[in-house]
Formats: sequence, structure tokens, C-alpha cells
Amino acid sequence: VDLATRIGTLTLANPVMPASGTFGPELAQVFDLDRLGALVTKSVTPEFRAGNPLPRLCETEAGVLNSIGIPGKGLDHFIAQAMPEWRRFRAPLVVSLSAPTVASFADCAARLAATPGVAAIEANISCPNLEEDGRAFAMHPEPAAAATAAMRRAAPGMPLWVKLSPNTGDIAAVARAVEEAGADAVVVANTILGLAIDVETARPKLGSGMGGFSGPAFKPVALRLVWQCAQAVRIPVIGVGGIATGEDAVEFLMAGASAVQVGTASFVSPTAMLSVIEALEKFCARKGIARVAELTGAALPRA
Ligand code: RRO
Repeated sequence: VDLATRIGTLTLANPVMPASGTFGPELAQVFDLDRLGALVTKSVTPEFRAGNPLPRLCETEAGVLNSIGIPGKGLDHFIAQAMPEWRRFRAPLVVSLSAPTVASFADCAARLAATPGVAAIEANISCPNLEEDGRAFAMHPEPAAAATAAMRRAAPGMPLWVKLSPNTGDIAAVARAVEEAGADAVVVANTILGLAIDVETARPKLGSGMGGFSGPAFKPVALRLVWQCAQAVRIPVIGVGGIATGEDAVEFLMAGASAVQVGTASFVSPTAMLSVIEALEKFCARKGIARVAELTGAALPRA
């Protein structure tokens, strides 16, 4: 079975990669990271960020809430200190980028495009845990398009993926706007805003109040978002949201995804992505499908 998938000009050896923020190079101690279709970093920001108040994670019976708040040392440190470590791997490296303004998205995209070893930028315009501009970009077509167009101009040759938000009324309109603005792919979707309350103290369980919800309970919602986006745009859709098994991945591919990302499931089992790759291959073999790319859109209404 040929597992290769194409995302614009980039060809991946297989369609399985980590969801941003759920993965780091330390996983190389658990398995060979070069078996993944791509590597995806935690979102990098232009400057140092302390992150949100503790606690930042809350497990519920249905899934996980997070309000991490993008802590990090900033782009200079990422390029100087983290990139040399990432360059040890052969799998294509996708750098997730988040920034507070259109101008800083563009500046950072230009700097990443000039950094050896960056195969693509995943523009995170959809972090649910930023009160200011961060969350707003992906909630409406106009700011999403403005950020995308500025990055497109600043980094003309660099594959540019844009990560969309489920926290919007019309994700198809946002997808069309970022396609028009020059995105090479859309990643669908980031976490959906949720809340858990400690009834003894009458306080939210997360330090910041609301947080992004992920895990198996989110899967049908994410699958529906992929299905809507795949019918709205011509660029590839990368599916993410509650994927834990090969069958989950097949569903997302059939809904129109060209690749999938695994996040929360890797916390349950660090080798979940490998199981997904193996199960995808077995599924195709059993069905007599020569190329996994043939699955993409198989369940979409015919045009
Ligand atoms: O760091 C976070 O709080 C975070 C980010 Br940037 C994101 O894009 N999605 C998420 O669930 N958490």
C-alpha cells in the first residue's frame, strides 16, 4: 500500500502526524519519529510568554480541557536552540506559529521561511486560550484572511497551512477566505471552548476559566467540520479532533482530509500514531486500495 500523501508541493511519506502542542522531540526515546508523515511543533510565539494561570489541564469524563496559554521562550530561542534538535530528524518539520498581530505573524513567517529545516508553517490563528487577537483571527473570515495574506506575502515560497477554529459560526466561510488569501492547506480544527466547574469551591477547574476541549467526544464535531471545509475549498484539508485509531483516521480521510493529526490520544498511548499508520495500511490492504490518497473524500457527496 502506498501511504504517501501530497499537501500542496510537500509530499509526506504517510498521512499521520502529531497535533501541535501534544508532541516534542523527547518522544524520540519512545519510537522512531521518522516513521511519522511529519513532525509538528508546539506553537512558537514572537516573544517569551509565561502561559496561563494554573491549573492548565483538566481531565473530564468526556475529554480533556486545556488552557496552557502558549508558554514559550520566543522565536529567537526557537531558531537558535530548538531547531538544531529538530534538524536531527528526517521527517518534514512543520512549525506551528502563533502571534498577536497580523504584522508579527508576517515577520515571524519570514524568519521561519529563512530557517533551514522548516518544511511548512502551520499558522495557529485559532488558539482558544488567548483573550485578545489570537482567538479572534480564526473566528471571522476577514481577520483570518488578513493574517494569511500577510504571511503569504512575507514567506512566498514556504508551504503555509492555516489552523482553523471550531469556535466560529461558519467555518466554511473562514476556510474559503484563507484559501483565497493564499493558504496551501487548512488544518481543521483546533480545540473547542469548554468549561468545568468544581462544585465544592464554585470555581472553574482551570485557572483561566474556559479552555480548549479535546479527545474522543470531540471527534464527530471535528469530522463534521472537515466535511464542511472539504466541500468549501480546493486546497488540502488536514483533519484533527479526537482521532485515536486507524478507523478514526479513515473516517477523516473519507470526509475529505488528505492527512490527519493525533493529539489527545498520544497522552493515553504515546505510540498511538504508529498504531494509526499500521491500521490505515491494513485497512487499505483489506479493501484492495493501492494508495491511501484514494480514500480522501470517498464519503463526500458527489459533485
Ligand atoms: O497553548 C494553548 O493553550 C493552546 C493552543 Br496555543 C492551541 O492552539 N490550542 C489549545 O487547545 N491550547
